[in-house]
Amino acid sequence: MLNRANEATNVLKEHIEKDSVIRLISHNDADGISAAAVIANALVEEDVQFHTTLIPRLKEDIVNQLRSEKYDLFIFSDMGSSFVKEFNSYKHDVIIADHHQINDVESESNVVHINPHLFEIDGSKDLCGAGSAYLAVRELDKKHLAYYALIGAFGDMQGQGGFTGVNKLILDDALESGNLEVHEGLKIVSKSSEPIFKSLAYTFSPPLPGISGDLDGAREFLEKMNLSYGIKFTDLEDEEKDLLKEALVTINPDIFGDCYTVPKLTPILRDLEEYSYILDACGKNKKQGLGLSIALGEKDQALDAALRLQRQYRDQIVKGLEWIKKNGAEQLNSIQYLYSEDKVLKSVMGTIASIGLSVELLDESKPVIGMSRLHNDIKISGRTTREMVANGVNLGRALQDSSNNFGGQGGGHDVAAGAMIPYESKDNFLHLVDEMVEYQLNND
Ligand SMILES: [Mn+2]
Repeated sequence: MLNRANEATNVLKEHIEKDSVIRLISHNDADGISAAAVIANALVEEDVQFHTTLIPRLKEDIVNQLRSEKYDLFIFSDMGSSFVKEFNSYKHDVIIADHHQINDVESESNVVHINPHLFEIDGSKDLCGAGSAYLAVRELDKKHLAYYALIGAFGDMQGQGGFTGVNKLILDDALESGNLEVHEGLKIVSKSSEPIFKSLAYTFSPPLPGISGDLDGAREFLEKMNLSYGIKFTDLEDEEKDLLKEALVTINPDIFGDCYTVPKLTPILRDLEEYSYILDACGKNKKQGLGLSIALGEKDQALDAALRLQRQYRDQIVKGLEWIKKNGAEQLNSIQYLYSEDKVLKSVMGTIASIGLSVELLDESKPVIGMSRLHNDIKISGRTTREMVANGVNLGRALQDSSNNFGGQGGGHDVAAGAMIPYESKDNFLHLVDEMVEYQLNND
């Protein structure tokens, strides 16, 4: 794997020496933005000209359109592994730094393909897109950029239980470079920028049932301990912090653990997990360019705009969770579903389905199918727990097969998947998914 990464570094070096102009294409989520940030920062340092685009999905028409662009080298990060065949016929050099599923097409000599799945490394846990991108530039003396790969890992939910596999190697690089620190602390968000009841209510990972997503619940929890809810966590006395820690640990022990910080960054970006949430809020609001400019070092204005987006996004999630708390989910035998035509709820449906399960607002023993109406179609976000997957549930397969049955499309992972179906097949679709999940549970 590291040898493959070195091949990419050598290609990059050649193009740096030739003064090539480079085209960088990356995914628009937190991991993809971090991947673009690693490479873009490295290219800036090497004085290379490049052009970056962040997109939600790489599609065949885009791949064919890029083919005619006049660049010397293309770099695809957090995407690209499913288009090796197309890149093989490019006249340009191509570097792919991805961690999604691969197919069995071999790369030609103009393509260097970095992907953990090629080396039997777990791409859902041990290396993210930003990590693959980092490996491509690592040997250009770029260990000081390793922390961006960790931000990407948090964005793809790889760092929350500690770093493993190649992520651990990258963590060691970041520590060795001297700009990362690890210390134990309370893993609640916005400690120095929001009143503490909001810090608690906006902490979704690790989940705090009764508090996460519940502003009133958070306020009551603090009042019971005689802590003033309106001040910031960083302004609490040490004894008060200890009291709070003890109470939170009884709700979820994972709330106290390793925090990864880069002290040289502006306070709001110092914690890498929080950094990933800010990039996530940018991507989810289709303002990925803002996220990238923050990661390229533009601070004041860009950061203010991103924080406004994050506040708005958090309010939407809280509104969605309140809606779930009030109305609950509709129950079928083996699944439950949420359906809305409300604009705000539709935009956070997948997120509130996940958080609703983790904070126990939704029954953990049934997969949840979130449905949002988009004109004549319905967008589906399916979520379940690792326990249900261990019991046989595979939502990716269930959503793929059942949506195909009604002329729609779907797929994804066993634990989280998506689909798009025609509106008129809503009820029949739900019953088919219900039957498929029941079958999966009975035939495991
Ligand atoms: Mn990714």
